Amino acid sequence: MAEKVVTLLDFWPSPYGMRCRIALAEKGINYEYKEEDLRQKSPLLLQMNPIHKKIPVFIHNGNPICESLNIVQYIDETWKDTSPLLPSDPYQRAQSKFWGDFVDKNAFEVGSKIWQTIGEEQEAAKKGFMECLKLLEEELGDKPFFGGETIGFVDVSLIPLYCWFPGYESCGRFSIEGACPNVISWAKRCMEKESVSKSFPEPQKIYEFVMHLRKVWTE
Ligand code: GS8
Repeated sequence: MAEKVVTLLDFWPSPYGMRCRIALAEKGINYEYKEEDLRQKSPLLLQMNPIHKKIPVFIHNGNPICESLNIVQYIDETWKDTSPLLPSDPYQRAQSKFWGDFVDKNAFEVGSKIWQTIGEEQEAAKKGFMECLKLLEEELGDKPFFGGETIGFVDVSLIPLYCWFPGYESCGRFSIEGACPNVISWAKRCMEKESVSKSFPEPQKIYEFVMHLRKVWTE
């Protein structure tokens, strides 16, 4: 079925790219990783994602799949026998996709504003971000993972943001751990998984990258 002709066009600090790396690692799929220079996009990227021209792009047997959550779902459906990420029950599946979308449209968006903005706008972003995490904490409840006993679609959607937390905290001069301890315990549990920890760049490199972005945006 699923042949081994798989390529991921990615950019190392991208939390969107990390989602795909984690899903591929969970499934044990060997793939070719191609790093993109986003200031000078490769002809392959422009050809494979002509609409958005963004990474990540997953290429399977020559067919491009774009948008990280769409890619994670595709990987899950194509390699369905190992480590299922989405539940098979239609209602549970719809719920997982709802929360994945929530992470995308809320936590990722408002999180970026913490390093992109200053003053009142940044204060609003910090508040909005913590509200998102609180809602996610409620959704997690007593479960070890959003997916239940094992890592699932929502875990894969959210965990990449964890390696950006130190940068957020430094830019916003606030503590995420203090206000959302359960999210942090959950994140540490995820980090014990090789599929997650090996998909992350070195924490110091990410931190420096976030600080660089802040400079570019605010100075
Ligand atoms: C977002 C991908 C994205 O923003 C997804 O895959 O889920 N909704 C998409 N990719 C960025 C790099 S990471 O911030 C990107 O490729 N940017 C290039 C550009 O905007 O030109």
